Amino acid sequence: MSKSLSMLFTLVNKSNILGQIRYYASSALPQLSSEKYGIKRKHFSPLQQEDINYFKSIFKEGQVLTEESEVLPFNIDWIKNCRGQSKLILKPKSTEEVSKILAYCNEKRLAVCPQGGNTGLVGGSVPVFDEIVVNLALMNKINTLDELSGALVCEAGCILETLDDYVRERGLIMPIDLGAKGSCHIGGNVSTNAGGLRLLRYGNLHGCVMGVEAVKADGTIIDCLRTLKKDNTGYHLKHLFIGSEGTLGVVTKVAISCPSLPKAVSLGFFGLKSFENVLQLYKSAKSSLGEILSAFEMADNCAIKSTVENLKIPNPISDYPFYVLVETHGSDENHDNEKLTRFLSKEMESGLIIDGTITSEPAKMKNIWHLRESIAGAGLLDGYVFKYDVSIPLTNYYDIVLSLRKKLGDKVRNVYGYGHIGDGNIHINVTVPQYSKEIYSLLEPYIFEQVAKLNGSISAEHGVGFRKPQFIHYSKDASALQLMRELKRTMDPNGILNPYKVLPDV
Ligand code: FAD
Ligand code: 2HG
Ligand code: ZN
Repeated sequence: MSKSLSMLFTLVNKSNILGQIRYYASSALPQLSSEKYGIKRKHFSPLQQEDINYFKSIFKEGQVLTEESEVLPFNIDWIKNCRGQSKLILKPKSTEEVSKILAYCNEKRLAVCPQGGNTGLVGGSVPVFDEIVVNLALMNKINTLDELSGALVCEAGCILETLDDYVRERGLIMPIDLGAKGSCHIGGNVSTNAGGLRLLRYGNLHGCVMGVEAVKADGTIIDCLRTLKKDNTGYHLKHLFIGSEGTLGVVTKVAISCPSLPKAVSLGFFGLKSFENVLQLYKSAKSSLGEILSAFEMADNCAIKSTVENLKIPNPISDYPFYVLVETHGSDENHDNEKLTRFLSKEMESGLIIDGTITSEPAKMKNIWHLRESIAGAGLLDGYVFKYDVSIPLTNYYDIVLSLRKKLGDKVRNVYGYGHIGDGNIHINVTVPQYSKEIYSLLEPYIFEQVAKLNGSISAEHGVGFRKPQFIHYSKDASALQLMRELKRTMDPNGILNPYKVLPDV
């Protein structure tokens, strides 16, 4: 292992699954994104010593990183697909500091890559060339929590799990949950409009985020940090920042509405024999469980088997072609358990569920969720993973996995299909021993063409980032893309914010 890479590994938290995977996964530095994907540098100014001197003069120690070994982890994405060449990492501690950075960079035409927890899966969180990384990790204060309305106001660099722990102690939960919760930032979640495991129940961030404070490319602070449920005073500007992946501004504070902590939580994990049965079970779960249904996730045999084998995580039931995880959040344990048990008995009798377990014990539920959440990292241990995150209408949801298996045959190790059935969102992970251009060209644009034919979206929840701008036209009409360009020009006329991301070159 190269010295720089071993330093990268010592920097990550090895106590959670994200850390473990980073620790085990790779033994070589990923290729530079610019070379791998043949990207030409745009005409931004190159970083000069005087720029570094300026930032050192306004910031304290620890806020300006320039050593090669220090900047490396900020240049590599979580799946080790992308590697940038930034020589400067800035870690602001306040909105005013973010504003100073952007005003300077805009004036000097220096490109910037905003970064949260760097768990993004489409290469948006790392630079492509020498963009200055503005990492929000030091902006991690919780400002206020209104326990009555559930409105939480915090800085963008707060880690999602830290926020969830904080609000749980006060009888609330975060409306969003995902496998990367131990590392991702709320600002990153907002900037990607992250979906996650309970979107089915609590809705997406366009609904839950009440307000946002953000800094525009020229350093102007935009204050839309309201905590009102209703506020129809003109354009809803917060939505511009939700899901814009750091291309329209840097999110510095978030106001978010937290639902009540459910008094009763139960979890079922079931084995099924066909995908058709998964769909029928989903229909039945919606009608039998109604308002208490909080998650309906599915994974195929290959996804669960690889996770069990690669990460040594136990599967609580035997080997089945498909698995479904059903969670309920309610307010009456007896009522909810009764409903779930009735649902299980009915569907075991009907033959939809072949085997299953249901539990309300926190430790057992945690283990089942751990198995589901770990699928995302399991494939990294096969060598290299091509990841796709698409929306497909439910009747054709799984077809793409079957067609890829047929197309790729034994050229690849595994094709896993899993995801958020309730949201029509499937994740397809294709694993290979190492990155291969041949496989890449078999996968792209094929997958996106298939998705477009089925009226799906080429990005369900992970965003467009660096990896998908050239395919965005499969899901966005030319007129909509034109309006996106106009908005970008208005908010960032010099194009310094996260270049090479989201919008394709004309
Ligand atoms: P980063 O990865 O650092 O950045 C992501 C993008 O947002 C980049 O374009 C970056 O420039 C921009 N950005 C970050 N912070 C800011 C800011 N403050 N202001 C402006 N722009 C900013 N995603 C889902 O949607 N659902 C899931 O279920 C899910 N599960 C995951 C599980 C695992 C194990 C992993 C590794 C990832 C998963 N993801 C999931 C993807 C990822 O975690 C989310 O996209 C997350 O919201 C990214 O947050 P982050 O803080 O890590 O942002
Ligand atoms: C999940 O649902 C995440 O586990 C990650 O969105 C999906 O890594 C992936 O492909
Ligand atoms: Zn997901």
